[in-house]
Amino acid sequence: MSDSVHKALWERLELDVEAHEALLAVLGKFYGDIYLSQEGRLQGAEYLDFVLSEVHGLRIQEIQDAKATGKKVVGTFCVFVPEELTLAAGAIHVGLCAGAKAGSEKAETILPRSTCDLIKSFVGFKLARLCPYIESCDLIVGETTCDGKKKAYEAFGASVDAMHVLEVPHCKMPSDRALFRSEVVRYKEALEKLTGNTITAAALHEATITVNAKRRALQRLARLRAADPAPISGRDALLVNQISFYDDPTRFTDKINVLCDEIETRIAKGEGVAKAGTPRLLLAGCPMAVPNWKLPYIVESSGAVIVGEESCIGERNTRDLVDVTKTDLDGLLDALTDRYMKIDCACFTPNTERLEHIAALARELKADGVIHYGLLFCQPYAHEAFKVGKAMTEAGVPYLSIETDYGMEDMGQLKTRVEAFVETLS
Ligand code: BJ8
Repeated sequence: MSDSVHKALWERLELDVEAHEALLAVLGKFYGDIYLSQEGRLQGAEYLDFVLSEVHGLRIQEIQDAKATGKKVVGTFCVFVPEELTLAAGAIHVGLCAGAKAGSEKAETILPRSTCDLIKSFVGFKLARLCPYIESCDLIVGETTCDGKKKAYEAFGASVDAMHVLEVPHCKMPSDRALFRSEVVRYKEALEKLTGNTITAAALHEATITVNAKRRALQRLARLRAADPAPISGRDALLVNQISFYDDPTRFTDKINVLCDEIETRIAKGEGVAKAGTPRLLLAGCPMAVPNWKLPYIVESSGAVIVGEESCIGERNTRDLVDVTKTDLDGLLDALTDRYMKIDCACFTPNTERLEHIAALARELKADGVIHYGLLFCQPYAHEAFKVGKAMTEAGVPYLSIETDYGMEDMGQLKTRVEAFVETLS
């Protein structure tokens, strides 16, 4: 799309066009430095570059075209919101989490300063009119996971037309499962009201197969990363997971399966993005939304390669599929509930399965160490960082815990810590 077409599109969405263009200019430079400078990238990475270059252009146009035919757009901030239901209602499902500081000052006019940057970022993007996805949404769905998000939706909700907050329980007892099952039904009803479409068993079954296929492609990619030399950089694999929240699910699945075919060929030839024996690290913790690439860049420019992401923009969102053997509506809603209640978010107590998952993932991916990534002011993951450290010590896996935000001020300090950690693994 040409610059003038882009601009007209953003004007129609009532973005702050000047501030938005300044943001895209910074992002373009950032992307060039962090992504395009990599050596030995896969040919399939062209898809990633293209989607990223048009993430506020062609994809938004596509969404607007769909809206013109009557489709509705639903925006979410958490992997607890079942995409299967959104698709079954004939709507488009997009992730709205943001990974940049832009807009944070505005966010701090309605949120406490001691709020994590993930929350400040999406609130700031709305208040500063920087996100074409938020402005395209007909319904925004929040959820009661951490206290920061739960309370932020009250303030955020005042600036959007329609908001639905899904109650996510914090324990996994039978009564919690029953509560979440009723919330799945309440979300289904909200979608039916929004779209005017009834969610039938057949539509939900088909949508579930679509989302399972997307998760299966991401699982395939994750398992291929066990190869040494690492066939794909952590940065590119993270980008694949980030794009899974924006692109059309069927197109995305096809592209990622083609990328995996190429990776298999690369593995068969013994080729990779780093030499065999390069220290391999698993990142665990808070999700990294676009364009939060700071830590992956630091790690991969410090002599290590990232082989997995234990986060919601990674393994936590792709590990489990929905059972599609039941084809009646109640059976499918049960299967959805069961799948989503397996998510091991740090907002749950107890959450011991997360520790087991991290240890198993580190083993499967032959990781030499684990870096826990927590966003400053994120209580749930800060608490679990201690437990993960203990579990890794018991499993004999070297461990480093990092707490940071979206700012660049601590780049030098983080690099020193990561380099020292990598040094101990070599
Ligand atoms: S299921 S991880 S996407 S809630 S970083 S906002 S936890 S204070 S993002 Fe998450 Fe859903 Fe859980 Fe996943 Fe709060 Fe922490 Fe901020 Fe966080």
